Amino acid sequence: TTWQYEPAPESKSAATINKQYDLFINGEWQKPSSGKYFDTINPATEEKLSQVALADQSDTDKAVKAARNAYDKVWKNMPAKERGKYIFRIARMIQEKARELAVIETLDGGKPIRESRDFDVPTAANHFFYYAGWADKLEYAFPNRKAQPLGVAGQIIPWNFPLLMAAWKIAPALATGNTVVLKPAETTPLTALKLAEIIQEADLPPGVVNIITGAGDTGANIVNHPGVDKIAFTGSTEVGKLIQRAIAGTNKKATLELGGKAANIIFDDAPLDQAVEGVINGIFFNQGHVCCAGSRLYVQESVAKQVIRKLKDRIETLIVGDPMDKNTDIGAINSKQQLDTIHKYLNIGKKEGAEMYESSCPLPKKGFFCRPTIFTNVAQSNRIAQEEIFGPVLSVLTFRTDDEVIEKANNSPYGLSAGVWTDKGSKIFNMTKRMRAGVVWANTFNKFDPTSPFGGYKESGFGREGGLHGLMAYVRLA
Ligand code: TXE
Repeated sequence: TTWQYEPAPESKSAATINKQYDLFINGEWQKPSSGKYFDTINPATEEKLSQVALADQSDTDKAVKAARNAYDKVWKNMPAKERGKYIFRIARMIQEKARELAVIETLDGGKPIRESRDFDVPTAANHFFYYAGWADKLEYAFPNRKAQPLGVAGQIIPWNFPLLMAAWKIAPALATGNTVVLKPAETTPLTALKLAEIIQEADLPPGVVNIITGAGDTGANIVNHPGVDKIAFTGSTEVGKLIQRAIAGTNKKATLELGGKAANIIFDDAPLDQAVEGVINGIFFNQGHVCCAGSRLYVQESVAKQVIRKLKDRIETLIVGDPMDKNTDIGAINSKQQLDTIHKYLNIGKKEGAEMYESSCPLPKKGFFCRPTIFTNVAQSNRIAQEEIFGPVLSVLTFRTDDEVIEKANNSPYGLSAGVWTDKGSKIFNMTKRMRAGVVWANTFNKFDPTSPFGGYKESGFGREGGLHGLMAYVRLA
């Protein structure tokens, strides 16, 4: 396959990918049965980027059938060491094609090229390396038990980390002997389709990984398909609940990784400059399109003024704009729909009486962009302190005592992640124990490693991805 980039002189982001994509089923590219395709756009320019096949029920049937066939006839019986070799090969090929993957990710989703290049792509490769290593060591993961694969895994992923989420889903499924039907999000399907090319080039047996594209209906077809044994979903809490309802009473196993409203807590003994950097990274990384974004900041009252001053100064230095420019800190919002959601919450925050501070940077005339924004004087009951905004918007609240902040931090429908900034080790252990969140970072934020399990409490979902726990999601223990 050849990729054509047509860079326009005025903006690096005006590059386009002139390609029509079919569905990757049974190791080959197949036309959608309906003959229908949909356009994807570059969110930084609002220009058309590519055309992608729309999978309907019969395409989903084909993909599930191919996955079932590959599972029964090839994959589940393949020596684990051989399976591992394929997964290693995928990891290596991601590294080899890192530049291309980073460019596609940024054009497709709007995230800064620095992040695609330094975070998304290498972290995706690491994930495949990590689970490749587990393939022939499952007896060590589950001593005295036999770990059996579940069968066909239906995997539905969101648009905020398209390649990385595909890696999180595919790598552990393959390592444990399952086969896959994966659907990327409709606004960002291109790196998953590039991964399909890699999988084809890596010579994986046909049908072991199938990648089909479409919107929610295609996702629902996968969820409801009787030939699917396991659902792995990352996305909105709303759709997570729909999926739970849809599979109730079936034998399908599910893992759901849903929304969040992470508390990031700064105590007065914390090194404040370091903490402020952590807060900035916590909320503005990937435009705030992060399920574990540190979107609720709790600052101890005695240092609140100082911290807020520093935060306001710091957001003035953030560069918003062309995601393909290596200097850009905040790229494009992924879609018009998401930009509208963010604007809706900016209005809600103002109406609720919070004080809004936006950086004064200019925004590009075209494309979906939003300035980094901080709300102060936020009350715990405000919607901007309770609901996921999924954009570059920070709500700042204050507290006096440890007990008070624990209660406030845990007073949320979500429980995916949290952060604690303090100089006292004992406080870190005390706080992390009492926090109802799947991940608690101490004096850092948004750190990901394939060896560490990730997942939520409460409405943030259930099941863990990453580490040993990530294997659990794809096996039945005999
Ligand atoms: O998510 P959806 P949306 C949150 C975030 C965001 C909001 C809405 O707050 O503002 O969700 O985003 C597929 N059956 N997160 O609407 O719809 C869909 O095609 C099966 C947090 O984009 O949940 C896509 O592939 N699948 C989150 C995937 O689900 C269905 C990341 C996610 O899209 C479906 C994304 C259905 N009925 C959004 N309907 C996180 N946890 O990081 C849609 N899909």
